Amino acid sequence: MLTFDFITLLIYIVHLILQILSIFFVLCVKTMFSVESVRSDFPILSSEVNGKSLIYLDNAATAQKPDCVIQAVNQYYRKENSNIHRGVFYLSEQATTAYESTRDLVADFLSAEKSSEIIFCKGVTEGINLVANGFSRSILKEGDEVLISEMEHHANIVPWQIACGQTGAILKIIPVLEEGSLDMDAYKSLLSEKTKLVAIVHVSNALGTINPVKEMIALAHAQDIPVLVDGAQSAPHMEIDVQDLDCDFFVASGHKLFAPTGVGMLYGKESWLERLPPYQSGGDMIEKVDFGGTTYKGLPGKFEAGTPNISGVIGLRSAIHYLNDLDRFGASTHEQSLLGKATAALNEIDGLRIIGTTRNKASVVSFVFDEIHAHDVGTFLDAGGISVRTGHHCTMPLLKRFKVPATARASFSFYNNESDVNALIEALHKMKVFFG
Ligand code: C6P
Repeated sequence: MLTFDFITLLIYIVHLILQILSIFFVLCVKTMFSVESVRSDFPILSSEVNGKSLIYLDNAATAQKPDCVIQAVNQYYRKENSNIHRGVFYLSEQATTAYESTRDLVADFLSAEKSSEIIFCKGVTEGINLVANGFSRSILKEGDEVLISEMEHHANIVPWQIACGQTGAILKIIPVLEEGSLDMDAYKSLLSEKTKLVAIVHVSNALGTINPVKEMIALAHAQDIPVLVDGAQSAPHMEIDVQDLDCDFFVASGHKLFAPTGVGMLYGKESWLERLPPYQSGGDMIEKVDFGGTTYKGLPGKFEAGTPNISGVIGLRSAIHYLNDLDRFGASTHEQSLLGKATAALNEIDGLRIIGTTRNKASVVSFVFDEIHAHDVGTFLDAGGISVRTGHHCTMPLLKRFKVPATARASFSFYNNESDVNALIEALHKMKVFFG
C-alpha cells in the first residue's frame, strides 16, 4: 500500500514537472524573437520596387507599418471616425476614450509617472519647437546659454537658434570626437550657471552613436540645469524609462515607431510643463474664453490646441501594443547582429570609409566612397530594390565636422534580415565594378 502511494506520488510529481516545462516552452517559443515571423507582419516587405524585391534600409528616416497599425487606422475611418472632447454622442465618446487611453499607454511605454505629462504632437520637430518656444517666452534672458551638440539633427538646432535670437541667449556646442562620440570633457566644462537647458540627441541619426544621456543628465542636474532628450532614434531601438533617465523632456516621433506619420509624443516633467506657456492656442486648450480674458486647461490640454491627429493616435496605440508584444530584447540583439555583420563587410570594401566608428551604436551605418558621390550610391542601390538614405541627413554641421558633403546611410530595423545585409554588400561590390 505504502509502495503504491509512493509510486502515485512520483508519477504525479513527474507529470507536474512535465506540465511546467511544457508551459515554459510554449511561453518561450511564443515570445522569442523570430525575424521571419515579424517580417510577415509588415505587408510592404513583400512588395517589389524597380522589378526587384524591396530591401528597405531607411528605417532611421521612417519605419514600415505592421498590418495591425494599417488595420487600426482603416477601421477608425470606416467605423469610428468622429471628433474628440466635443460630442456627447456614442462615436465621439468612443474616439475620446481611444485617444485618452493611448496617452496612458504612451505614459507606460515611456515609464512616465503621469499620463498628463504626455503631450501629443506631430513628432520630434514639433515637440522641440514647443519647448523652445516656451523657453524663449518664459525662461531665457540675454546672456543665458543653451547647450546642444555638434551631432544634433536640424530639429534640435534651428528652434534653439530662433529662441536664442529672440532672447539674446547664446547657443553653445559640445564638439564631436573623431570616432563620432561626444567630447565629454568639453561637455563638463561647458556646463555653467549660465546654462539654462541642455538639449541632446539620444542616438545620432547620421552616425548611430548612442550618447551617455543618463550620465549627461546627472551632470547637468548637479548644477540644476534641465535636459531635453531627442529620442527620435532611440525609442525605436531601446526601452525608454524617462524616470530612470531623469530627463526633464523627452521627444519621439510615431512614424519611426511603426505608427503613422504626423503623430508624436512630448514627455515633460509636470513641474516643467506647468511652467511653460501654451505653444499654440484656439479650440480645446481653453477652460473659459471671454473678451475680458481667457483661461487655459491644465495639463495636457493646455498644449493640444485644435483638432489633433486622432487617427494617428489610434495608429500609435496599435503600434505600441505591437511593440509591447514583441521580444524587444531579442529584436535589439538581432539589430545589433545586423549592424556588426554590415560593419565588418563594409570595412572590407576598398575605398569605403565608415563615418561614426564608436563602439556604442544603434543599427545605423553611414559611409562614403573616395570616388563615388553618395547620391550615385543611393541611385545605384535603388535600381537593385535597395532603399538607403543619402545626403546630409539634416545634420549639416556634423557632416561639415567630418569634412564630407553627404554620406550613404543604411539603417536596420528588427524586420531586416541577413539576406538584406548580404544584398547591400553584394550591390556595393557590383557598383564598384560599374563605376570602375
Ligand atoms: N530624422 C532621418 O532620416 P521628425 O521629422 O519630426 O519626425 O523627426 C526629426 C528628427 C529629429 N531628431 C532626430 C535625431 C531625427 O533623426 C529626426 C528625423 C530622419 O534621419 C528624417 S530627417
